[in-house]
Amino acid sequence: SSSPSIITCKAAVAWGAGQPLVIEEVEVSPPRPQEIRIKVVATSLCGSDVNAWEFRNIFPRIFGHEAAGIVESVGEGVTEFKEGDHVLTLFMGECKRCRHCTSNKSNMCQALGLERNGVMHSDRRTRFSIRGTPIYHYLGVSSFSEYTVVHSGCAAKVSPTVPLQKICILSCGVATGLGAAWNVADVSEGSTVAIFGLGTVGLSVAQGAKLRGAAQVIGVDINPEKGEKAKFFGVDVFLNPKDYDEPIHEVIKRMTDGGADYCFECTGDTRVASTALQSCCDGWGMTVALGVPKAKPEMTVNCGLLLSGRTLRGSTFGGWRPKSDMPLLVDKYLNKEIQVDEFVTHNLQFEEINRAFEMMKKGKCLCCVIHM
Ligand code: CXF
Ligand code: ZN
Repeated sequence: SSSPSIITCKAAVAWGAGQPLVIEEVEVSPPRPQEIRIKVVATSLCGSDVNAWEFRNIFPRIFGHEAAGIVESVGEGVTEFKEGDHVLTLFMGECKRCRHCTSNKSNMCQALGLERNGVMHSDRRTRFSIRGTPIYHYLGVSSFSEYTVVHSGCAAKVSPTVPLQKICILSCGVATGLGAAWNVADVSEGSTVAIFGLGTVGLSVAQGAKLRGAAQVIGVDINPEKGEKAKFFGVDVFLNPKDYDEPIHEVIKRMTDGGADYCFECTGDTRVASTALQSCCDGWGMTVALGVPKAKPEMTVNCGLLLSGRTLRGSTFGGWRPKSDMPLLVDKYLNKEIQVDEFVTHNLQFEEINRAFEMMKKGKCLCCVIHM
């Protein structure tokens, strides 16, 4: 086919921190070598988009990193994809060559890892502009646009029979929680689990733990509304720390004969990570930190808890190798081995995207799917 030209399309542009997004006409450049341009079909909002919108200072910017779409054109040297292929976007990619990709121990690709500065991995520039003004990317994906460009290492091909509107939410929070339970903590049968923060990530941890046969899953959240959906995903006991006079780790220790086997921090508040470590048991208790801190990333932990045999770990994207492992999760969804549709609390049109940002900010939703 002839070489692709610039596309003009609609995108939701964030002009400043916390300011409502504006749907603008943007120019999307053709994909550069090893990149692909995608027509976005469905994309979901994640808490990380909202955090970066409220607390980072990279503007103007197009957010969105959980998406499914159809390849519109491919850049030079791309052999893996062709026009018309169905894909999921990946906010961290795999080059399959670096020390991490070849290690079997890590998903933190050195070439296509987390991009936090709003540019493309290959040339540190942007593929979006409005009348010559560059518009920054988010995590190398920027799916709140009718068309976007991603590195071919940051997309996973899926069968054209898979419903794109349903699987877009697999490419961040849902996969992160399941992976934390399965790959990172390796939750065992009959164990006790405490989850702090019952958003999509926390509830996905609950589902993953239950599928491993956890005996008791305790869910903790200061938002009383989070208790309802939690039962569905496998939370046996809901605790709101505001209902107790004593520290919540004391309550959990009493309920679990000295502390849970596994704790998961899914709020992004580093003080909660410390509480989680206090809530797991001596000897083998493990706390997995998944939440992304909004502001201050430093945390304080009592060294005595580590000396008593506890472990504090962390991971991004649940330890999954995004490109290699995503097909496995899609298959599990198709085979009804995991419940995914139930995370969707709202289906919105692109024009309604600001409602999704507001709801996420207030903790009023799990996944909001935006249909382009
Ligand atoms: C996060 C991972 C850590 C940095 C910000 C984005 N991933 C997805 O939401
Ligand atoms: Zn995300």
